[in-house]
Amino acid sequence: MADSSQENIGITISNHLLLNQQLSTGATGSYTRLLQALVLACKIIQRDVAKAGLVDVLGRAGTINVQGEEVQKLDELANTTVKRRLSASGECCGLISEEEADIIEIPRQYPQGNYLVHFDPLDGSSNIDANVSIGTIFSIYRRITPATNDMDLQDALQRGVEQVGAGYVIYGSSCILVFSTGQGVNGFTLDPSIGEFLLSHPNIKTPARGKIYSINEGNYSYWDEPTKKYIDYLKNGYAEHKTNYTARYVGSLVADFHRNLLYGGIFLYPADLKDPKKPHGKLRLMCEANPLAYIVEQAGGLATSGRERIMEVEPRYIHQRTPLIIGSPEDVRLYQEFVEGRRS
Ligand code: P6P
Repeated sequence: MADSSQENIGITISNHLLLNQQLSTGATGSYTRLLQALVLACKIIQRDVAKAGLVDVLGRAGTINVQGEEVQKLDELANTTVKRRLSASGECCGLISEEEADIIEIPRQYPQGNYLVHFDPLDGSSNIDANVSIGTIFSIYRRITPATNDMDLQDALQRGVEQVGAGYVIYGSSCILVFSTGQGVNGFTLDPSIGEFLLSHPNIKTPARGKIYSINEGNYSYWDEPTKKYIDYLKNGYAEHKTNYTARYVGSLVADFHRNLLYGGIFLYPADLKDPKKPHGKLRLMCEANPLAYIVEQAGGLATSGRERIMEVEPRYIHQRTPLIIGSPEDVRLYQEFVEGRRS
């Protein structure tokens, strides 16, 4: 049996956060405690996701299990987990969840902090029964209203450029946490044998151009003309690169985004001109587009709605949707040439 004292486990996320804090002048530890609460929430969600396939053995979600407890649906469970951990951190003044219509107040038994978090507790959860990777996405802001009042919409509806941090966890063949606090992007892989996230992807930079495009081609007839022309162009092998792109689409945002971030390429969820439910696309500005835009720009990529930089979109309401075109800078710039009529 190897002597575990000699084992080099590398840098844990706790080491990374505390080092970051020491290097940040004036840091009080508040932000670190918030991130540690998020890390704990993601470990709990990973545990629940990992056994989700067994829920059938114990009774399907939404039923009563043998212990007489209601088996919660996984996304409800994930939502409750993030709310509880962030509230208990004492560092938040309010939360906004993709699962809930309104701002979530922090229970009075906890201190009210200076941060607010938009989050999608379990994006892509409809894929869980097929064991497809799903994820948690989060976006962190500092409150801008006086701490003496309750948090309000002014705090919740800040543009993406005001984020002080963002990230996601992908629950897949391994559990990887990718986040940035404004000094680059780092990825940490959970080692279940010690229950720690270890630095596995330091200083992620996305390739300038990829060979992957990710879009739901079933919606082709609903796209605007520039999007149709751009995808047709990629599929017909465009001149200067003399290469065809390859289509990769999981249908789980975090899985598609994470693959393209590492390998290069472009993900598109454009507006749907025929579906009155999706005139601005399907994805949410505050808890999906903005956090991934923050990450991709920190990794050297770009994110646009087609009309403007995602992080400059003015939020009008908390569950606002937006078209999202995101990925390698040269790919997103080429898409923009079609949108602006500079290429057809
Ligand atoms: P479509 C999952 O339901 C989700 O919200 C994202 O994770 C994913 O990118 C998108 O919807 C897929 O949508 O319309 O292609 O099935």
